[in-house]
Amino acid sequence: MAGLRLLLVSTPVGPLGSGLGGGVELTLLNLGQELLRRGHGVTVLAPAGSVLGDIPVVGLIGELQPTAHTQGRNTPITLPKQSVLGQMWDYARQHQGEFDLIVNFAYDWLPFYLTPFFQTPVAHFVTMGSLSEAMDGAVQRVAAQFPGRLGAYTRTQAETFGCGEAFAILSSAIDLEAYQFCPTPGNALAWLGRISPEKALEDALAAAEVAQVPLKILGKLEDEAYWQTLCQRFPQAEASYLGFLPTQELQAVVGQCRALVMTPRWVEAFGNVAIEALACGVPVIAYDRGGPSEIVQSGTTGWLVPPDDVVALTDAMQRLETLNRSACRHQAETDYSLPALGERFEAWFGQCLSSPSPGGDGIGTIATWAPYPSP
Ligand code: HBI
Repeated sequence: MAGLRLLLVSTPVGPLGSGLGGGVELTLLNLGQELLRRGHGVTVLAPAGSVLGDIPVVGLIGELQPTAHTQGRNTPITLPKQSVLGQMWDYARQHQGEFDLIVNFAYDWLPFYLTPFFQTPVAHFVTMGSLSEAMDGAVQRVAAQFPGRLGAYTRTQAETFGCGEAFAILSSAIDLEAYQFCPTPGNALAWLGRISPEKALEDALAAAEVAQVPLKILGKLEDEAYWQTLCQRFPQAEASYLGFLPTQELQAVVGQCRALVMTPRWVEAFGNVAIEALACGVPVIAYDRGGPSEIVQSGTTGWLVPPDDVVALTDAMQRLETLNRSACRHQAETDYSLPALGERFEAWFGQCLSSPSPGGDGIGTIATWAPYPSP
C-alpha cells in the first residue's frame, strides 16, 4: 500500500509517556514505529508534554479529560473548559487536508460525534469495552453510518457494544526483540498487572496457596489499602511483590516463571501482559473471559479456566508439564510481532479508504445524519 499520510489522535487523559494513557500509549508507540518503517507518514496529536520515541508528535495545550474508568454508565458527557480534547479535534479539522486518514485512539464521545463533520475519513480504534450509554451510542452511530471505520483489540471487546460485526479486529503486538525466550524456568508463577480490585489478585494468591507454588507479583501498586488486605488475608502464601519494572527487567523475571496467571474480573480489551509472557516462552493460565480468551491456545500455550473458579485455577497450576514453551514463543512471533500488527492495520486502513461514506457532502449536514439507532 503506497505511503499514506496518517494523523493518529491520542487519548486526552494524559501526555504520552506519563503512563496515564495505559495500554494505548504502547499501542501508539508500536504502531507508529511500524507504520514509519513501512514508509507511511505518521503524525501523532496528543496533550502537550507528550513524548513517543522518534515519532513526530504535535502537543496541544488544554485541560485533560477525566478518565472514562471513573464515569458511570449514565454519566453525562462533560468537557472541561479549554479541554485538550476539543483543542486536538479543532487542530485535526484545520489540518485534515494534509492527511489521507485520521485515526482516533481516544475513548471519548466527541471524536465519534464529529466523524461526519470531516472531509478526510476518520476511523476509530476503540481501546476498551463498553463503559457508558453515551459511548455505546456514539460507537453504534459510526457503525451504522460509516461501516468499516471501527477497530478493536478483540472480538469479545467489540461485542460489548452490541455491534461487534462492525469492527475490524486488530489485536495487539510488542517489540519481540525486547523479550528473550527462556527454555528452563524456576518453580515460581508470575502475576502481572495493576494491583487493583478488577484484576482480582486475591484469586491468584488463594490458588497459589493451595497449590503451594511461589507467586511473583509485578505491577503498579495502585490501591494500597487493597494490597494491605491481601497481605492479611493470605499470610501463608509464598508471594513476593517485585514492584513495577521496566520491560528489560520485567521480561527477565517473567521468563524465569513456569506460567503467568491472569485473573481479570472485568472484560479485558486485550491483556498485553499475556503476549509479553508468551514472547518469553511462558504459558498463560487465564480466566476464560475477555482478551486473554482470544490469546491463549488452551492445552498448548496455556490453560483457559472458567471465570472466577479458584479451584479450576489451582488445578491448572498443577498441570503445566504438558504445555509447550517453544509453542508460546512461536505464537508470539506469528501473531504478535510488529510486522504482523502493521499488516493488520494496513488492511484496515485500506478498508476505511475504500468503504463508501454515506450520501451527502460528508460534512454532517443534518439531512445525511442517521438518527441515533433506537435502543
Ligand atoms: N478515558 N476519557 C477517557 N479517554 C480515553 O481515551 C481513555 C480513558 N481511560 C483509559 C484510557 N483511555 C486508556 O488507558 C485505555 O483506553 C487503554
